[in-house]
Amino acid sequence: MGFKNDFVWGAATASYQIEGAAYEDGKGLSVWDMVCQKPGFVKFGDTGDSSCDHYHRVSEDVAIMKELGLQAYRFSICWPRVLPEGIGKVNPQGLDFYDRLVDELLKNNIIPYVTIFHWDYPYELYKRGGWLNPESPEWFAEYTKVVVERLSDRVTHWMTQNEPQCYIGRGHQEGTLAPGLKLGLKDVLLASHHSLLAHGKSVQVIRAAAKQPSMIGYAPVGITYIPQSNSKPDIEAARTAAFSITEKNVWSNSWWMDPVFLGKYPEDGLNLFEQELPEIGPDDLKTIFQPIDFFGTNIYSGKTVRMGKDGRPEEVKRETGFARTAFNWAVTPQSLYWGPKFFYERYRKPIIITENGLSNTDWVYLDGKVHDPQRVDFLTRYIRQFQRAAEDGVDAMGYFCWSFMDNFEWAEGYNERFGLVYVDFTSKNRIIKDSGIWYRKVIESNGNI
Ligand code: GCO
Repeated sequence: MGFKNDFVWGAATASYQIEGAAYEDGKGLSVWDMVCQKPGFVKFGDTGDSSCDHYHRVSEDVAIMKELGLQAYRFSICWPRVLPEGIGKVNPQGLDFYDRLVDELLKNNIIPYVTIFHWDYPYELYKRGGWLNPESPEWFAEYTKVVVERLSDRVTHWMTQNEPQCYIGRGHQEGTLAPGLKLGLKDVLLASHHSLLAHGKSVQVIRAAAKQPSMIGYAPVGITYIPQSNSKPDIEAARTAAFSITEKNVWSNSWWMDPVFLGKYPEDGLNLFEQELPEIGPDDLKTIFQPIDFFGTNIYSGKTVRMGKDGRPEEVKRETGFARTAFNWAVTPQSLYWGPKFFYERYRKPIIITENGLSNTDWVYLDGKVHDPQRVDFLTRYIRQFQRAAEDGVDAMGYFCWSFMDNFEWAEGYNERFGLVYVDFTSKNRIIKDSGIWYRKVIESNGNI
């Protein structure tokens, strides 16, 4: 049976991770430009200053996307490139860049999937409190309007935000991502509430301002749990674990997904966070709960659980010497079965895997090629599991490999290579890896691998 005929195959990137030109053509600073200047924040002192230099290589990169046979390309807009101060004055050269990119994609019959926010928050707004400022949802709405008014005559697929668990949780509580804050839970929940309100307002703006009917989604992390066996108790344990909040942090699924897809915060989170909750206005959940068209989610790895004797999920220790990627993430293909299955059961929205892939120790071989059989094997296993979910009734809408090309992996710098295309970060030369050639066949066969 396989994937349905209109299933969409793509690859994904993000602005700060590939564009470079961090100080060019009127772009304002982002919080990632800020933290890259902090000694020790990013490995090897790497920065996104030039990165893959995609800003100057749009036609070259789109030509490679065409060669890979991509049907769609997921990229993000750099907020301060378009609005250097985050709100107010628009930078025409910033908008011109995205105009060029969209036109080049369409010229090559590649559908643009635009992520409005993928972590490069304007430094000027950060100085005004960032996501902690009660005006931040409005700021995000204003930014959305500028982008939608310029691009929506050609762009019809939008995602408001990428992985709020990361830019709020890791960026504001753990301090391991920009802006590198270690705030108390009260502030973190305030920022998370503003981020959710911003999502809702952004959807309202797209619905009102888009120049043609649009498909709108959201791309949170999909934190996945795999049952140790196919027994009912173990499956129930994995489903419970997927939607439980048991720790005083925002690294969860339901805290971010329930308000957006069900119109309410999860009860266990409200109870656990009772002392730290922000004020939730009478219409806030109505604002957040805007009808959207697909459930985008980024899934890489998952934990195995079973039903414990106490009737609660318990994590199963990974087997000794378990398979892992260069990033030390466990290879767990069944994440792409159980994750989509549980998310679809709960939210009943078509599912797009907006990111899936692995970091691998890729290098250029003596023959000048980049042979990456482990990426081919990894992607084969995961795609087959997503196909199994589709055959079991999940409305599978699409799959975007992370990533189109090697890029700046946040605090790890350029140390983790996720691309289907190899990038020499000195010469900026691109080399299509074996997996990129293989992915073309995956697309041509609609995933029959
Ligand atoms: C994320 C981000 C990407 C990462 C990728 C590998 O999911 O963390 O969306 O920007 O680069 O996932 O970590």
